[in-house]
This record gives sequence, structure tokens and C-alpha cells, in this order.
Amino acid sequence: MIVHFFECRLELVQGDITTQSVDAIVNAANSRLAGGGGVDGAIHAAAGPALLAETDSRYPEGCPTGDAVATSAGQLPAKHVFHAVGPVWRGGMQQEEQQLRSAWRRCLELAVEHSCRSIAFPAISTGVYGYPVDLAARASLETVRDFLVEHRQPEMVRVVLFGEGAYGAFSRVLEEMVQ
Ligand code: AR6
Repeated sequence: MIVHFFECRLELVQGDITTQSVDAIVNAANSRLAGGGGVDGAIHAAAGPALLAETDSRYPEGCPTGDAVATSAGQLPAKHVFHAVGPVWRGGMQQEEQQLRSAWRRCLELAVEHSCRSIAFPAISTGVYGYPVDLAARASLETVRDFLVEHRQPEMVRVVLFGEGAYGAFSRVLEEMVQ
């Protein structure tokens, strides 16, 4: 599914984020930047050990929830990896939505700071961290829309959904948003 906000393009695709040829890909990391399972494991496996070496040396304190840090991309086709830390879902009253929106916004800011024309996101927090996918879709896609309307960049934002369920949830929310 593709929609435009001014001259910017927002795409939803089903697939694997590690194969995306974009300027930056976003990792759903943990606050220790220690690597892990899910999309984090897949990104580190595809990028090679350089990524962990770089997060260890540049960000020894890790990264707080709701924030993101940038590294190079090792052997991935992208130029940069933005390691974003989404919230663990604890029922919705612990500022999870605010933290999820902040993680997405920080990645979009990093994209602008690094002159990225294109960026690909996974559905941050919707795996191990347990954020309900329909609620995550709304908070995430509204954050992208608001950023693109305000800043008119990056040119292309792609959300790469790993399964049919996540793709369906994100497309339903996006359809509602553009009606
Ligand atoms: N491409 C795109 N999306 C993927 C891929 C992939 N290759 N693999 C999984 N997903 P998760 P979180 C989807 O658990 O919830 C890690 O251990 C997955 O289906 O990767 O933010 C970290 O180290 C789901 O929809 O991230 C943290 O400790 C989405 O990516 C913790 O998990 C996010 O699922 C972060 O948990």
C-alpha cells in the first residue's frame, strides 16, 4: 500500500527488513544495545559483527526507551542503522504510546540529520515487547504522517511488516487515516 503526504511517499510492504535497499533501516533494539532476537537478531546477523562493535564503542551507556542512535550498516545494503528502543507493553498506562511515538520520531529526525532520502522501519515493540499491533500501527503511522506533513522529508518511508497479520493491521489503520 502506498500513500503520499505532500511530495513524500509512505509505503507498507510485507517482507524482511534486512534486504531493503534504502539509506537507513531501523532496528527494534533493547536499551542496552546488546543485540537479541527478532528483528534485532536478524539485522545483526545480516550486518556482521561490526555493528555490535560500533554500538559498544560509541554508545557504552546504551540508549533510553523512546530514543534512537545511529551506526553504520556493516554488510547490509543500507548506509545507516538507527537503533530505536521501543517500550515494553505494560497495559498502556505507563507512557507506552508516548515512548513509541518518540522512538519513531527520533528515527525520522536522524534520517533528516544524516541526509537520508529513504528509511525503512519494522513494527517496533510489536514482537517480544508485546505492544498490541493495531494500537502500535496507529501511534506509529500517525507519527510518520505528522512528521512528513511538518518537515516534507525524508522522501520515502517504508514500513516493512514481517507477517500478514501485521501487514493487515497497519494497512487498515492507514486506510482509515487517509479517508
Ligand atoms: N524484518 C522485519 N520485521 C521483522 C523481522 C525482519 N527480519 N523479524 C521480526 N520482525 P521484535 P520488539 C518483526 O520482537 O517487540 C529483541 O530481542 C516482528 O514480527 O523484533 O521491539 C531486542 O533485542 C515484530 O512485528 O522487537 C529487544 O530485546 C517486529 O518485527 C526486543 O526484542 C518487532 O518484533 C525488542 O522487542
